[in-house]
Amino acid sequence: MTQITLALSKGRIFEETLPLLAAAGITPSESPESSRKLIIGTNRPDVRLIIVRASDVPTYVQHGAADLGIAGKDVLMEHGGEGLYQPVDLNIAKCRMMVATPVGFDYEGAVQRGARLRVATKYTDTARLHFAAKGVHIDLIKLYGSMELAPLVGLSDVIVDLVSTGGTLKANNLVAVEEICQISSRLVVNQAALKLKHGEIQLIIDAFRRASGV
Ligand code: PRT
Ligand code: MG
Repeated sequence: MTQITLALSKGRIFEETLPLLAAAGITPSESPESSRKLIIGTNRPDVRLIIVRASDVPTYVQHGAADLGIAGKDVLMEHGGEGLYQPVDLNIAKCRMMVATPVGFDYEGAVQRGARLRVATKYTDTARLHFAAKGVHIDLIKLYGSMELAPLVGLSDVIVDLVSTGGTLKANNLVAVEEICQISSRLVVNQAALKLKHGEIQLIIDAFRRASGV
């Protein structure tokens, strides 16, 4: 029997992947939210899930430790996507990559004056490309979370972060001033695994594609 390993992160990606798994006839035997197990079996003896940090999904798949995975476009842009086949945009965990500033900060003015901007973000590659394309000089400040705090305490002028409802920005007196790109999660597949286990993996790709309506 060919064993298939799918890498997922817990939280929103796991929740939104459940209906896609169901469409492929896969039901996890427990929830990663309540279980501490990092390897989770399913109703199918040939399919198992591994639970990893969202930003680690491309790494597990790239090295073949997982055959498939689900990762946000934000994560894939930072990782580079090397060695990964990305057959389906699953249209889940949608949000937008935005530039945000404190309310009242004159972003357009700063950009027009050619001012040097201090940018705090977890998404340093994405931010570097975005501002380079605009011809804006920046000092990048790498953070691992809670980016919204940085401009409030003078660590940065602006942040680059994901926004879905806008509630977090609002609660911290920040405002989105520019969209960098739309984000959703994609199915990623190890290219060697796709050749070696083609039949099994293709069935999962097809089921996910039908279920995500793309
Ligand atoms: O949480 P952890 O540090 O383990 O990793 P992670 O934050 O990368 O993972 P997780 O599970 O939180 O997010 C997984 C994926 O979901 C991301 O890679 C995105 O592709 C996608 N996604 C969709 C989001 C959001 N929406 C989102 N709103 N990821 C994060 N957020 C955060 C955002 O960074 C901000 O802090 O939610 C906050 C804003 O939300 P609103 O609703 O207040 O605008
Ligand atoms: Mg998170």
